[in-house]
Amino acid sequence: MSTMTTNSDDRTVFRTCPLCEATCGLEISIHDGKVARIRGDRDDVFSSGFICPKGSSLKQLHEDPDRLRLPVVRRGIDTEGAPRFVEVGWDEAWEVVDEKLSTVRETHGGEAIGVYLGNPAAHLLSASTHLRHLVRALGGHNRYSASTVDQMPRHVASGYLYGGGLLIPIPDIERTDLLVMLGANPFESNGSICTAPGFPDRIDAMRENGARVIVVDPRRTKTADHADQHIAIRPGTDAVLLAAVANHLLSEGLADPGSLVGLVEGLDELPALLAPFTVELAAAVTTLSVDTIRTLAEEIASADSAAIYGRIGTCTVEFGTLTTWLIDVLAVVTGNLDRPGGSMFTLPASERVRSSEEGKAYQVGRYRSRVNDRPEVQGEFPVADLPDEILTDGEGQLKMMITFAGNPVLSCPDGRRMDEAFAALDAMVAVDIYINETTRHADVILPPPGSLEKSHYDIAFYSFGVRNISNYSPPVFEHEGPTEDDILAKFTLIAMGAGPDADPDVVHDQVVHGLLEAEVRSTGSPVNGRDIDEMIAMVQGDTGSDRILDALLRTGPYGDRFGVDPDGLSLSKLLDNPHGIDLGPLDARLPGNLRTPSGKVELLAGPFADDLKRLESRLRDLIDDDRLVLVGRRHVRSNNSWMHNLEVLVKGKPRCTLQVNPADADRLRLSDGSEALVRSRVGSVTAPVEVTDVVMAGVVSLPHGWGHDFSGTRMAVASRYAGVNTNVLTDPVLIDPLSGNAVLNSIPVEVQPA
Ligand SMILES: Nc1nc2c(c(=O)[nH]1)N[C@H]1C(S)=C(S)[C@@H](COP(=O)(O)OP(=O)(O)OC[C@H]3O[C@@H](n4cnc5c(=O)[nH]c(N)nc54)[C@H](O)[C@@H]3O)O[C@H]1N2
Ligand SMILES: Nc1nc2c(c(=O)[nH]1)N[C@H]1C(S)=C(S)[C@@H](COP(=O)(O)OP(=O)(O)OC[C@H]3O[C@@H](n4cnc5c(=O)[nH]c(N)nc54)[C@H](O)[C@@H]3O)O[C@H]1N2
Ligand code: SF4
Ligand SMILES: [Mo]
Repeated sequence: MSTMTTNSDDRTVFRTCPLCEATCGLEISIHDGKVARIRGDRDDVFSSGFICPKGSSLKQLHEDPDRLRLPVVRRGIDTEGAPRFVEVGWDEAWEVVDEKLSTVRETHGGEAIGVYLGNPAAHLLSASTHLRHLVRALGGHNRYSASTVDQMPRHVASGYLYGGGLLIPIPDIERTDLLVMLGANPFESNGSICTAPGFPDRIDAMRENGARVIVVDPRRTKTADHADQHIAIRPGTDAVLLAAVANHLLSEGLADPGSLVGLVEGLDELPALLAPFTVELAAAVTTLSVDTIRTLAEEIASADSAAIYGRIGTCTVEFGTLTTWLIDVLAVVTGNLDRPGGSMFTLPASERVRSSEEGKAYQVGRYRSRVNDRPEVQGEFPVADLPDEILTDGEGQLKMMITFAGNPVLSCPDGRRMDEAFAALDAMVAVDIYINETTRHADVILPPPGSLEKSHYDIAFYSFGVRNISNYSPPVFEHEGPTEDDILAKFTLIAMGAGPDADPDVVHDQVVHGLLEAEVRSTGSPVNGRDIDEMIAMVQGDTGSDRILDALLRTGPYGDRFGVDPDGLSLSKLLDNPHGIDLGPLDARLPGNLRTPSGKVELLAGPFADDLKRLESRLRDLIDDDRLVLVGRRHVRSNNSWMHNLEVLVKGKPRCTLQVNPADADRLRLSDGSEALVRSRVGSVTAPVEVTDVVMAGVVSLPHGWGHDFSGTRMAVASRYAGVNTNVLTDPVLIDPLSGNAVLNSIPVEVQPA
């Protein structure tokens, strides 16, 4: 396939959309070297033609004049006091990076340098293959990412239950008889930690085939509209609901773990631990009726198969880890874990094949944070604490930040203080494509190639697929600057002291070598004992990332084992299959994939019994709590904080509105279209009111990712559709203590006419 862009360049290419977790196949028509049209690839083995409005906006993203093509360096301020950025060549940019890193290190030591890895890092191939090496080279413990404003509770629950933070059961929506979704809205988000392109169509199809869908959400979302039942729950109370459901099943003799009994430890202790959570108590806390809760429990128990699925609404709350654990407890006690139609483990093509090895106890808190004494979780600290670490004087204070594909000023709690913190740094380097609310604080911004100018393979999200899928996309267009993996490799070498002239190939080669070395040494690996040099000579790919991917695929569960199985998977086989390869439906994987010390699912290995006690002690506050609380929401034409610079996506009715239930609007004297002042403990914003019964009484909703009214950014369209930053309201003190995850939903607020 040609990747040249000449003026007679007319062709059609197929490509996986990198923008969200759905991994849709796109058909891109190129005319005269430009994108003429993007539509869903009907032959894609996974998405079968599905596309959302963001997918086709890759054309506008590619052409966006504000997207950086060359590095920019901050040089002083303009007449209005905003930072002034000038374009520089790559050599000059790397010199600035080297100089800043060395100065901060010499003056303040390695702990003064921190990193934030943003959401796209989970999607980008270069990030999957190279980021961890950069982070390690930077050396310090101050590591932050979007995980602690998102799914960290899921990793922690999995770590204790299954022995690995990435061992995540996926709802088998293709085969289930009952899907219960809590705090997830795939009709807007297109699914999360459940890779299922065309999620909306799949839900409609499920129901046509006789399955039932129940949505638990304080808002009557589009997903709820397409479900059999919507249960409007008081935000932040799902843990109580699920504990009561589990208790009801266990105490009424409705539990039936079936063949899981021999695979699970801790089942016998569950009834006593859950006994305090009666259906009556749960009704008072959640605002649901006793009948609704009992019926939900009985439906889950009696369904031939049931998949229970929670996402942002069950993770970004005060009991996020406990709620996530309870979701899996329910799967266990109803026999739905690891069976078709229940929740199953994907077997991705990049998985490392190992013989059953002894597991290690899952650990958090191997080291702790300086200011708030938080335990490390998955090697990270809570990003809600980042401003404290920057603004609190003392040894180990953060003086320099590296951000990769992240915009914490808009995405993380207490956005105003986050902005102050970034402004207070001695130095900052961003790898990003825009000068936005966060990167405007950088001394230098290093822009990677655009989405269509780099290869793509969703290493992370194929690990969470509802089927086992493998699909690779080469770049559509050539790119003049360094590739994204070259940027990360060079940055790694500079962080290691090799200076700005270091050759990125050194890193690429070392990573491939290290990967194959581990395989050769591991019993169970399909290439155990093989000759490394012989394999290295066979590795293919134009970039470092591509070569690492090739090595991963060929040594994975479906791999060609470097020539042993010519039909097996490799990069070149994927190049021959531009619509992807379907590796089949999910299979049962227990207990072979478990990495716990016992080799079983360990229900009580983590601090869950204690956390149930913590929940019990909060019940009194939660019953009849009638404070107004704030929740978020997503819209299909948005993507967190960064796609608002594309007119095609943002035009039309303003979307950054405060949704208020009519009863609350009456009480608070708010009318549709008026402006409301919303105040929380930490901040306030003024937002236009949308009176709608979509949101339940006692709850207001604002989307996140808006608030593009800062000076010094370079996102002309976004500043015209600025909206307000809901994370000015979210409170950094509110954290799920088990995971360090921020509470972004159920924030107490006061609302009045502005
Ligand atoms: N109140 C509230 N806050 C939330 C949430 C919520 O539900 N409510 N959701 C949270 C969640 S789940 C998440 S994941 C976070 C996301 O928050 P962040 O981690 O800040 O990620 P994004 O907002 O997606 O910003 C992505 C950044 O990557 C840059 N970028 C885009 N493409 C590329 C690329 O190819 N390479 C590089 N290097 N950079 C690129 C963009 O310019 C932008 O700066 O927000 C969280 N914040
Ligand atoms: N269009 C679009 N797609 C996206 C993104 C985007 O920004 N825009 N972001 C991507 C990212 S980073 C992620 S992590 C995923 C997230 O994917 P989802 O989790 O599906 O996304 P949300 O739309 O935030 O859905 C969360 C739902 O939880 C509800 N909720 C709030 N509080 C509670 C509660 O206490 N209990 C319950 N039961 N529900 C509650 C909210 O009303 C909301 O409907 O989406 C991804 N896809
Ligand atoms: S649903 Fe996600 S992957 Fe599919 S086209 Fe839209 S943004 Fe891209
Ligand atoms: Mo996310």
